[in-house]
Amino acid sequence: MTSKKDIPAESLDSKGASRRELLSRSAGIATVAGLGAAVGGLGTLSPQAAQAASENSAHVGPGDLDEYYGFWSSGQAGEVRILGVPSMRELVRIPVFNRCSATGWGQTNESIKILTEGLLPETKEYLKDKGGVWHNGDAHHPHMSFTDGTYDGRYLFINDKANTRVARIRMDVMKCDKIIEIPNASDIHGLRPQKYPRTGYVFANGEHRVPIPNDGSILNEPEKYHAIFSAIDGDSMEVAWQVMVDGNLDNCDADYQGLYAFSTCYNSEEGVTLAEMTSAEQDWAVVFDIKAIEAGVKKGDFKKIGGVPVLDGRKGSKYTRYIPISSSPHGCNTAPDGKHVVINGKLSPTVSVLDVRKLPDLFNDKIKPRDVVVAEPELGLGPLHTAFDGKGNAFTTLFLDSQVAKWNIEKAIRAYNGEKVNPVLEKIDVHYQPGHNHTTMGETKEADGKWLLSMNKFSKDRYINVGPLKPENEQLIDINGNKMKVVHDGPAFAEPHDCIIVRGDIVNPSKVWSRDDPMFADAREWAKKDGVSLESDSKVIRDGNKVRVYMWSVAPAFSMNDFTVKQGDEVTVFVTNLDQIDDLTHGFTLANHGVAFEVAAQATASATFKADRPGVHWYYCQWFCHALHMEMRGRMLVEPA
Ligand code: K7E
Ligand code: CUA
Repeated sequence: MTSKKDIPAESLDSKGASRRELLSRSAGIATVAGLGAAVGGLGTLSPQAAQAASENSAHVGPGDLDEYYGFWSSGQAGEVRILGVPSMRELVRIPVFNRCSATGWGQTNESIKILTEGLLPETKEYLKDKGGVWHNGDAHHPHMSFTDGTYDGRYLFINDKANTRVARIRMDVMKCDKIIEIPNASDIHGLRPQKYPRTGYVFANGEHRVPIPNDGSILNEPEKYHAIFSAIDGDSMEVAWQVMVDGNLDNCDADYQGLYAFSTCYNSEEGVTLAEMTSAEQDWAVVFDIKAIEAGVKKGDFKKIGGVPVLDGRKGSKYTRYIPISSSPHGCNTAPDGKHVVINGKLSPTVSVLDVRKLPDLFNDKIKPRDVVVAEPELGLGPLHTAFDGKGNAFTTLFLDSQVAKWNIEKAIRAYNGEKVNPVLEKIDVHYQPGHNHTTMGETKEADGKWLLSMNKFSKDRYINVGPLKPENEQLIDINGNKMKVVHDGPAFAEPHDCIIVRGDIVNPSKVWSRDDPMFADAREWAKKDGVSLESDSKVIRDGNKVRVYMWSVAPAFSMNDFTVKQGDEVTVFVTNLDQIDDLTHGFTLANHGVAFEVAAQATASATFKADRPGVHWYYCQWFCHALHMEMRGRMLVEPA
């Protein structure tokens, strides 16, 4: 190894290298510089530790790229995060249901449109004097669109439990482009896309039971509340149909044949207190017959409520079947073999394996609901979610035991049929209390069995103490070999319930925006009306007391050094970033006005605000873009009224 550290950093800068090459080179310098210490340190490691260090296959060196994209939910933080797997490096955050200071999500006109256009009329009314947008969300289940049983890289869908919404994220630009509020349902929890032939439908569970309509005419009469299962058209982002069910709805999944969807119910008692909700020994999984429901919609066998066809899928309906499952099942996971669905027991130490090939007979009443269950292995305490390796094995999180159990589906079936086999192959400790777990490509027919991620609700003592609010802990487990092995701890802020891990070649985001992107179609409309070119004009257009300011930017300058408005004007600033270089984002922050947004290369973004503070106000670029980034600024002069 020659002495890279002897090369002055500045000389690397001028070779026409891409940013990626530059970064990996400078990272290389850091590595080399740090190597002396690391080598010195290695000598002091025990033989076992040195051996372990060499086995750490999760190590992705500085500047090296990950093999997988991980899409993480963030629970009550309301966003989506992209991580590289197996390095577990957080790469970027996609604001969805939250307000984002860095990108201006929730403030730009472009994002406000997306955050508001899909709200129900009554919610729009409620938010009218509250700024018009929700600022929180509770995002649990991120799932990619499918074609023919595997991810297709078009969209990611995610639920908002807090405000009953479903959002769609474009995988070409990694921005949310649609958010809809689901009528009739309350608090969307489980969410899964149709796997076959394509997405198609996005299935979404309304978890909490409420009166329908929920207008105050029914209050403390829980027996009149209902839970609603929704099928959303993933292309149009409109609700295609809904099914009213008995009990509540927790998690869901779909089959690999495009015929059925499944949901777990933990509150068959239809109670409203903890004691009531957990009193029964048995709850159930509901199976939805997609073709029968579609035929029912065609025939008009529904009530139109809230503008949506609602079918009656309560017990006795031809659209559903209820399969009894021991108390309070939670996760619902279809295996990549296309045949089995695992219902996770939660309060029961078992998981129940359904065989989808038996469902036609169930719907024809040739067999009983419990006949669909083909295995029920006892795994340990608190089974919540199951992942698969595509080789016939399943990995189930045990919340109470703080373990992951690896078990074999075929062996579980044989054991259920009376054979003396133990389906549990191995258990591994995780730290602590795991919720979801995920394998690489594990929710598709292309499950590859390389990595398992355990998403643990508590980190406790795993990290230096950061005060009463501690991170959660995510652990990467090597499942390639015969033995599971935890290879990485990754702290995570609130609260990545769930993730998917997608092979890198499936996701192909753009490097810069396209100038005709629909995200800024409205800005183009305004510019056209005002006779302005977003790409070449710097203009202030006055329209009564509404003022539209058009400027563009090329590092390190805005095209406008200043603009003048009158106190009380409603000002809209449009900024178009004309830089074409990969990774050259600008921003527009207007000081002391609470205005700040990101403008990535070749994008246009805009924000509207009231100029009600006379005086001089600087606007500046807040995304570090150039050596003269500090100088990238201008003045808004506000004339007193
Ligand atoms: Cu188990 Cu909301 Cu997926 Cu959390 S749910 S763990
Ligand atoms: Cu442009 Cu910083």
